[in-house]
Amino acid sequence: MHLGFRFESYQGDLKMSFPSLLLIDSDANFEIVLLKARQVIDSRGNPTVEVEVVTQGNGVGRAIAPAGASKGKYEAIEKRDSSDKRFFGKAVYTAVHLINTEVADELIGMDSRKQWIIDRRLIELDGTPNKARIGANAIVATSLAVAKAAADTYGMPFFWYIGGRRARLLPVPLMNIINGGKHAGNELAIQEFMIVPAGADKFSEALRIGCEVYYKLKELLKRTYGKSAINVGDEGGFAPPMKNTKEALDILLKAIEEAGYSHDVVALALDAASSSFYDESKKVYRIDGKELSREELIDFFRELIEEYPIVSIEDPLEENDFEGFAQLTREIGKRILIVGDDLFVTNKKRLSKGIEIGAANAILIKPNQIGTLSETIEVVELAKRSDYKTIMSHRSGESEDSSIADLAVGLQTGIIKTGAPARGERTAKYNQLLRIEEFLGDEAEFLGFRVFPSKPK
Ligand code: 2PG
Ligand code: MG
Repeated sequence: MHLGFRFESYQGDLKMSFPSLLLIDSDANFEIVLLKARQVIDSRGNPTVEVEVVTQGNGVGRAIAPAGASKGKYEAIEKRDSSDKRFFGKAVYTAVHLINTEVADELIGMDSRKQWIIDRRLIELDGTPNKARIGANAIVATSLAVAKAAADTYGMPFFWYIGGRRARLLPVPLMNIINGGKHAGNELAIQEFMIVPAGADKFSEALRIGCEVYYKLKELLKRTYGKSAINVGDEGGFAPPMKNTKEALDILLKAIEEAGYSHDVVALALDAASSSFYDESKKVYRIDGKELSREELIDFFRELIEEYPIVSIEDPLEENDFEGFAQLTREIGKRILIVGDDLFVTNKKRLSKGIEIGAANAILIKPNQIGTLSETIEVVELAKRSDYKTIMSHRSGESEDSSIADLAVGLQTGIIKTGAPARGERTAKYNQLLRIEEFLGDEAEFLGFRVFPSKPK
């Protein structure tokens, strides 16, 4: 079974020159012969970069850069044509042009398997500390497309190319089914209210359970708040006209119960994305109609984990507060995951600092926050060596690109966050995971609650 894709248009001449698969181990086959970028659009209608790479052995790789809305201050730079009137300053024509000229000139002729060398070349070519010249959006699409082309040249599924035969762990999905914060037009301060169907014994069962809870939530929201409450936010979760954190958590518990499950099967997780409701000048967090100090917010999270079966909280505090993160991790890190997203931005230096002071016990992994596949892999490895859990993640602006599904299995992250079971850009990832599970058959593993510090009470 082939989990990649092939582009008919590229198969003509090159295929003719390499009619025999016996040649696939020849080094020459892995040589990059074509690298092409173009502007496409993402799930918010914003322009983004797509890159295609073809190898001499007719391997094809394609990747599309995602984009965040609640971006961390310390992420690598997303390059946009801000002074161009087209797409009101959001176009990526310059980044695309740089890939099609400078980057293509440099990478064509290189061995697509030499990911570290290629990524290093991309970083040097960019020449800035945060990938501002070429753009992390252009670089990440290039880096991933190269890896996928190499995998395809071997005729291998991408997850297998990344992780080899050890890659057989399917991730627990964190499914964001109520959207707030910057992802929705409601008044919820917390950005993501997720269900965690970790009591399932395999990924496909977890997905089924997650879908069933999603249907029940839809019915409940309609009954309680009227038809407009079932409009969805950027990540496919509902965006009901709620004001309060507990209101959202209560209705999630009800939906879980109405779907016929207990907390032993479906738990909860939050992404507070606290930087988005932090008032830097007053040093307060604006949440649930109140202004909370850092200590009061920490108390609030402590209260929440007593009252609700929460197994993970991402970005509980703003992105500079390493100390606050460390305090929370000391206090409740034995029970739940404290996840750094905007805090770590998939950056080795920031993660190292976090590890030193115990600022969290888990990290969100977003390849576009750092810009290349090899740097992403290095961060995952550092996290694992330091006993940090890893969560592969989408962005709120996504596309049909499902690379993160393969990366989650290939890098054995154990957990994935990729939205609600709705909207094609989210289901693309879930559906790829279903294909991978089927491909692995009896060899597939699923750890369920064992990937979390404890099972909720
Ligand atoms: C997050 C992400 C993805 P965004 O904060 O974790 O859910 O949101 O892509 O908008 O940064
Ligand atoms: Mg986040």
